[in-house]
Amino acid sequence: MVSKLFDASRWEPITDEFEDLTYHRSTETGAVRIAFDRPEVRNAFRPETVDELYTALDHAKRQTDVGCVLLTGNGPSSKDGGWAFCSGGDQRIRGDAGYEYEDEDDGDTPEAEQQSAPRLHILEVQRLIRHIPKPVIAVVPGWAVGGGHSLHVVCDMTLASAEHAKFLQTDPDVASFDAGFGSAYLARQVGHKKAREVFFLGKTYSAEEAVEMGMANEAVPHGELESTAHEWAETICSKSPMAIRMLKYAFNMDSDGLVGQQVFAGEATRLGYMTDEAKEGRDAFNENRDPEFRKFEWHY
Ligand code: S0N
Repeated sequence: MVSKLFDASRWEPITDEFEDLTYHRSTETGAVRIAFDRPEVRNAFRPETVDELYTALDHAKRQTDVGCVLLTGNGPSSKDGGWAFCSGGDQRIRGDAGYEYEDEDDGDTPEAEQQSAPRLHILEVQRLIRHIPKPVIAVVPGWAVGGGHSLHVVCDMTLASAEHAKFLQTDPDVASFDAGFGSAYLARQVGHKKAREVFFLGKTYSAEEAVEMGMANEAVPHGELESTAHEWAETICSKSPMAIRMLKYAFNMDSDGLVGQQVFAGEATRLGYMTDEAKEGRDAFNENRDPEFRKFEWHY
């Protein structure tokens, strides 16, 4: 299923191979929409969901005509009409050492068995969201809870349904803890006292409160959530891809340490390769001569 908020006339499916997600591309802008599609469990993720999410994000990363990713949750749940972005790890399939794949096959080869070993790989998705060279916007139609809360924290921006979005950290209630971006990066967004309150008291925050705290950008009427997200994506896609990419990595750098510097530096190298100086270095080597760097200015 897709969301009741979803306007099918503005999107075309990229694949129908996913079981736990829907993945669409805008027919109007360079945006893609990735949506959790397990509304009956408030869009909780199991290992299969995380694998699909990684695959979709990696695909979006490689599309040179895609400039923005909208990450959201389909709904409402047909059980009770509730809305969710994502309620984190699916507690029903949590084993003793991680979340377990549901499609277990006793006749598996050792390699396949290793592949389906219990996983804790949502953090790989978080890193991909940080490193994908285009903005990822969390579009929150309902609950953002536990690992789902951490995902919205990691996204570049958060847009929330004024009526239905609710933000809640339950990690300590189920003895899990996101000790990386979900907590420490949240503290950079809302301050340390507030971030500690989010985890230690486990209060539920409305969309308006999330905006006030600085962990969401805007709350809009529920019916306008996806059209506003589409507008944001359109605005981003109209801007310079190079400038947006460099800015995203610049914003990331002070939280990402040497890895952040490396990612930013990789983009600086790409720009450097486009200069005449770099071409001279390459050509001189290939032509077996000394490079003529003296003709280039020492800019200041
Ligand atoms: C989301 C909540 C607040 C919604 O409450 P509401 O509206 O009253 O609905 P319910 O009746 O409670 O729920 C409707 C149905 O959905 C099922 N359900 C909801 N959430 C989950 C879930 N996470 N897993 C499985 N099922 C879920 C309900 O059971 C109910 O089903 P039925 O209709 O059959 O009764 C409320 O539901 C709630 O609090 N949910 C649990 C939220 C939670 O504790 N999530 C897990 C938190 N921890 C993580 O996410 C792990 C973080 C993580 O992944 C991680 C982080 C860092 C490093 C590694 C990891 C890692 O573990 O990989």
